[in-house]
This record gives sequence, structure tokens and C-alpha cells, in this order.
Amino acid sequence: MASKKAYIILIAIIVIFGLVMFVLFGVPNIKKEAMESVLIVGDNTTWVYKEQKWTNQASLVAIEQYNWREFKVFESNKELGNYYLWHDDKWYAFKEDREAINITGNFIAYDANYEMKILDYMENEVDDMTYVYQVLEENNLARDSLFSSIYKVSVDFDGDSIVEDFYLITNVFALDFEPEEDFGIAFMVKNGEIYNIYNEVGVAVGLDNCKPYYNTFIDTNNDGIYEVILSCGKYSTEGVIDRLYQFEDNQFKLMVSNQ
Ligand SMILES: [Ca+2]
Ligand SMILES: [Ca+2]
Repeated sequence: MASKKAYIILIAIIVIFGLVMFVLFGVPNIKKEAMESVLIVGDNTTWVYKEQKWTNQASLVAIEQYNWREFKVFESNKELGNYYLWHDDKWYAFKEDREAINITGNFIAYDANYEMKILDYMENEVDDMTYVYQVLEENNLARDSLFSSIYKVSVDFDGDSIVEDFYLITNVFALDFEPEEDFGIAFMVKNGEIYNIYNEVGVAVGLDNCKPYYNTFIDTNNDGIYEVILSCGKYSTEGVIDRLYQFEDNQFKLMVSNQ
């Protein structure tokens, strides 16, 4: 009898020990797993956000682990709905019954246990050159520089009800002139102040360069301030460079890139 009682006590101790270990270590681990967010930008980029850190998934094996996972899908900044994604040479999206859907515009998808809001926006003409001249001069570029692309995006990116202007100026891939120096510059103007986002000025390297453009304004960490995905397109089908910038301590910081 004594040995049976000892046996029951031993079993009880093991069960209680197991429960305590699960509560101490198992539950936080399960919570941590749920905190991982995945952001897919076009066909070139998969980023993971975990414990306030971004990592780029570079390998095919790392990317294909998300096959048949359900994502919230956006096309050209507009929500399409929830679809299952599958990666081959590019991302394909399917409904629950595995019927394929066709996505032609700019493609963004995420899986997170919160909403990543995406701003809808337009590219507008730059009618007032004041800030463009100022930025050209700061970069020792001529005031009468020619552009292959110049536009601004006006959005309230930080939720203070005041619209900020995001400018993009570049002379990369000019068709009708040959610049001595290539430049691609992205900056924000808020309350008359210029905040640099991206700045690439150098000797003209022609078709080896890439042309920057605003890809998406997305609040990846749900704090009410939108992050900026700035992309850079190569001339041929060599792919796109994607970079995510976060506004922190009054400046744009590069959080992650696909290269
Ligand atoms: Ca604002
Ligand atoms: Ca944010």
C-alpha cells in the first residue's frame, strides 16, 4: 500500500511540475509565436516582424513556408480580401475553394493578429518648386536639373489631421537627356521642414541604376503612424529593391530592405 501511495504522489508531482513549466514557459512561447507578423511586398520581398524587429526572408525555403497561408491582400492600396497565397516564380492568390484570383496592380499582403492599415493615395504634380530647389541645392545639384520623374504624395501619415507632402525627384532612366550625375531623392515636408527619406546622388551609371518610387504607406506596428515602403525599380526585369522606413525621433529610419 505504501508503495502505491508513493507512486500516486510521484505522478501528482510530475503532473503539477508539468503544469507549472507550461504556464511559466509554454504560454509565453505560444503568445510569442502569435506575435509574428509577415508582410509580403510584390514578388520580391517577404519581411517578418517579431519582437519589434524586422527580418528579410531571402531564401526560397523561408518564403515557401508561407504557402497556403491565409493573408489579407491589397492591390494598388485597396483591400481585396483574405486569400491563400502560394509562391512559385511569383505569388499566386486563391480563394478557399482554391479558385485562383487575378492580381494585376501593386501587390501587398500581410498576416498579423492586428490590422495593418494602408493609405490610399494619388501622385500629384509639383506646382510649387520651393522645397525641390532647396533639396537640389543641399545636394549640390543644379536648380535647372531635368527630371525623369517628379511628383508628390499628400497624405496625413501621422494622424495629426495635417497633410504632409512626400516628394520624389529623380533623373534616373531619362529618355530625352543625358545627366552627368544620377540622383534619386525622396523627402517629406511637414510644417515647412524637410525630412530626408532616401538620397542617392552619384555619377551617372545609366542602366545599372534604379529609379525610386513610393510603393506603399502602411502602419506595420499599429501605432497610428504610417511607415513608408520606398521601392527602386531596375531597368530590365532584374527586380525591385524594397525598403521600409519608420518615422522615429523626428527622422526616417531604414528598418529593413530586401537586399
Ligand atoms: Ca499629419
Ligand atoms: Ca507605425
